[in-house]
Amino acid sequence: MPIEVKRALITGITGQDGSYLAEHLLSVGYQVHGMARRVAIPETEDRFKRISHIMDRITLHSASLENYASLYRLVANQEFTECYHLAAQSFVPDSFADEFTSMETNVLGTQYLIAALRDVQPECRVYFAGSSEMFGEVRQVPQDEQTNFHPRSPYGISKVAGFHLARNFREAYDMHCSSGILFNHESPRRGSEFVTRKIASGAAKIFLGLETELVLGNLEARRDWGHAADYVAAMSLMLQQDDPDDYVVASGEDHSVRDFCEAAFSCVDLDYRDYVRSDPRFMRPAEVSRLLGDATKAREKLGWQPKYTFQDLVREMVEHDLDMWSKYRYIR
Ligand code: G4F
Repeated sequence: MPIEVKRALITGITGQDGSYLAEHLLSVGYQVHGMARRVAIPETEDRFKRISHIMDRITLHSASLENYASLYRLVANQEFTECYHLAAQSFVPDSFADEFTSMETNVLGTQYLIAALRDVQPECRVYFAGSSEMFGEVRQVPQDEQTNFHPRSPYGISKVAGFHLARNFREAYDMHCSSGILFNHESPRRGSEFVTRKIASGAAKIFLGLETELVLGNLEARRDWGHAADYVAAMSLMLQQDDPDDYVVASGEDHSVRDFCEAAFSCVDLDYRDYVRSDPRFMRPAEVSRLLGDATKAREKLGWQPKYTFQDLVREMVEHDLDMWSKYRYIR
């Protein structure tokens, strides 16, 4: 009897998580499809840089989360075994700057996508990318699946709404919808606006003499940072379970932004205190001071286990940026 090949649709395939997930699913024999918006921007190459090495092994479809008709057409014409909904406006400060677009993309986009799947292929298993930002002003340390949400940004609120949408599709229509409540996950593929990449790249540039200081916001904020490659494996495990459910995915260790600076600068034998300063320009209207996750359920029920330590993560990011910026220095 022929073995059925699983077909996965990834929204947000061009992002950090989408690219690692696509690699992971290809490695276990999936046919991988990605959804990407058509936009007329000059940096097209840049947009696809995280998936350029697997472009010939995946299929891209043009559709947009802001447009229900485009999503409906996609899922009406293609059958998928699993859908990983990762696409979102994911940078917290931008959600303060333009909350309307964040809400539209993150809330309505989620509703459009899962509703289209319900209408034409309700058997497709769905993963929704929840976030530890949903906990916000935390009610309990560490946070697990029972902790109440108290989001502190339009982004966090949009993710709480998406989480409940996914849960309701599960309860009302018996769909296999699961949400991962992922704590911060980083890698050399992280966007340059996020604090870890800003620090790794700042340390590399200062070491190479390309810059003289690194200006950040709140150095005392604490996050539970893991590696994105480890976290996408948890997403896939969730959709292999008989029953859909929600899971916290976290390292179980928290560090401050200051700790991250110290670790990154020490990779290049520098003392961060000589180069890093804090500026109110990068402070948020409402800050999430400390996030720390308890991933016991994911470990016990999914058998999920991260491979990277905090030190491994910082070192990989700094080494990547050293390599990248040393080439830049050479051609300058
Ligand atoms: O790296 P961040 O911008 O990530 P944040 O806001 O925690 O959100 C990320 O992780 C979430 C998972 O929990 C995702 F859902 C979300 O989409 C995103 O991927 O900031 C981390 C911390 C914050 O407390 C921020 O105030 O670092 C602090 N920070 C201090 N200086 C800074 C800076 N953040 C940024 N981006 N830039 C700074 O200069």
